[in-house]
Amino acid sequence: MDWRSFFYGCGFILILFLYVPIRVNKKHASHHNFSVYMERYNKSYSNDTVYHHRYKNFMDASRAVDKLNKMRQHNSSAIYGLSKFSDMSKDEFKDQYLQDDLPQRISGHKLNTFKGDSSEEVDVVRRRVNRRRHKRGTVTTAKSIPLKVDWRESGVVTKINNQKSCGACWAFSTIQNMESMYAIKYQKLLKLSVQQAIDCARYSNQGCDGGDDCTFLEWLHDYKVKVYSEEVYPLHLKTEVCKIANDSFYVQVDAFDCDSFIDQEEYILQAIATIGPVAVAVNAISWQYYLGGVIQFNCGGDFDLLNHSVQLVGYDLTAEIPHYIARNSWGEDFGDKGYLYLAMGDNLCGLANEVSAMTVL
Ligand SMILES: *[C@@H]1O[C@H](CO)[C@@H](O)[C@H](O)[C@H]1NC(C)=O
Ligand SMILES: *[C@@H]1O[C@H](CO)[C@@H](O)[C@H](O)[C@H]1NC(C)=O
Ligand SMILES: *[C@@H]1O[C@H](CO)[C@@H](O)[C@H](O)[C@H]1NC(C)=O
Ligand SMILES: *[C@@H]1O[C@H](CO)[C@@H](O)[C@H](O)[C@H]1NC(C)=O
Ligand SMILES: *[C@@H]1O[C@H](CO)[C@@H](O)[C@H](O)[C@H]1NC(C)=O
Ligand SMILES: CC(=O)N[C@H]1CO[C@H](CO)[C@@H](O)[C@@H]1O
Repeated sequence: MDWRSFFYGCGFILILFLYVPIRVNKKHASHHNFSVYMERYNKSYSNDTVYHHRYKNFMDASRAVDKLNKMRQHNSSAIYGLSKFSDMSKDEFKDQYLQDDLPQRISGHKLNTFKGDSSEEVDVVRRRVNRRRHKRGTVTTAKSIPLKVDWRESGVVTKINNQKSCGACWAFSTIQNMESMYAIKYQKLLKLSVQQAIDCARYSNQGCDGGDDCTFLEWLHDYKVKVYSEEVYPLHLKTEVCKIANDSFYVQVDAFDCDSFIDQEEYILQAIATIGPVAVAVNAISWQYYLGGVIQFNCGGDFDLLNHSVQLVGYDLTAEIPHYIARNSWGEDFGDKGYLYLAMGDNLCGLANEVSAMTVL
């Protein structure tokens, strides 16, 4: 044995001795981190099998988070970290919180539909829609609209909802819009019934098993559906039998507009500024670990990736990273008190694929 192989041999054994304790310590540290996580998010697991399964997901999440955070460019860029969803696998998250057949549901109807009767209110929406159609690509609307809109400041946005594992994002985002449009028109902010939508909406909508903003609006419009208050028709987060409420208070859709605004996001801004909040279909897969900041990357915009729906309640063109203010329905403990921020101009997370706005009677 020459000195060289002796050296390498010893070195190897030495490394082995060092490596094992490092691994054990690391393992210990990560179990420690997991127990801190469990405490913080009030998690408990019924047995060792479940614990180890959750622990593995947690470790996968920690790695995914590190990768996502490497893309940060500004201090206002999105930051990812451990969230209440970090002990779930990606597939589990998708199954419980996202809706994987949304693209098929959307393909079932035509985008760029406009429906309304001929009240004054409708004419306003129609004129806006027509103006967009005719001057496609030639208008820079940003000059004529405010640099910053936040409908929350006008008191027309209700408290953050939590859909839990009921896949009715389509009902939440659209009913939230209806609440906002009613509040803008009548200066009265009320919670409207999402459960009614879950139980009753037809066309491609199937309660907690999924649906689509635009076919829901179409159904509301076609059948002149009376949407009741949440008080009268409370939220149960499971699909139940459609009930007829006996109440003199209800809200009806007047007109609505469903558009694809890819490469034309100025029209989304215009709709938010001049009509009110809008609902958008999105790909929310990377939101599992979102904690705050503006999402700019890792959120593909392809139509086929759409699996969730949220409400855009404002935008900010003055920010370091110009962005939309998106209101999610995953509870106040998601993201920034239930909200998240999506960069403008790139069809980020697919937000420009299906944009819907409405007015109410
Ligand atoms: C445990 O958490 C600390 C701080 O939160 C972090 O620096 C460390 O890398 C984590 N350890 C492991 C093994 O995940
Ligand atoms: C923690 O979880 C337990 C059992 O699920 C529940 O009873 C308790 O209210 C929770 N506490 C908090 C602070 O969320
Ligand atoms: C552990 O708990 C899970 C869920 O409660 C159960 O499905 C599984 O059978 C349990 N496994 C053992 C080994 O007890
Ligand atoms: C981000 O950086 C700017 C200046 O570079 C600073 O004014 C601001 O306070 C920072 N924001 C945060 C959240 O750290
Ligand atoms: C609906 O409510 C009104 C007033 O509360 C009552 O007079 C009426 O009988 C009710 N109708 C039905 C079908 O329950
Ligand atoms: C990014 C991602 O995983 N999106 C999923 C959303 O749902 C579609 C439709 O099933 C899936 O194909 C995507 O993988």
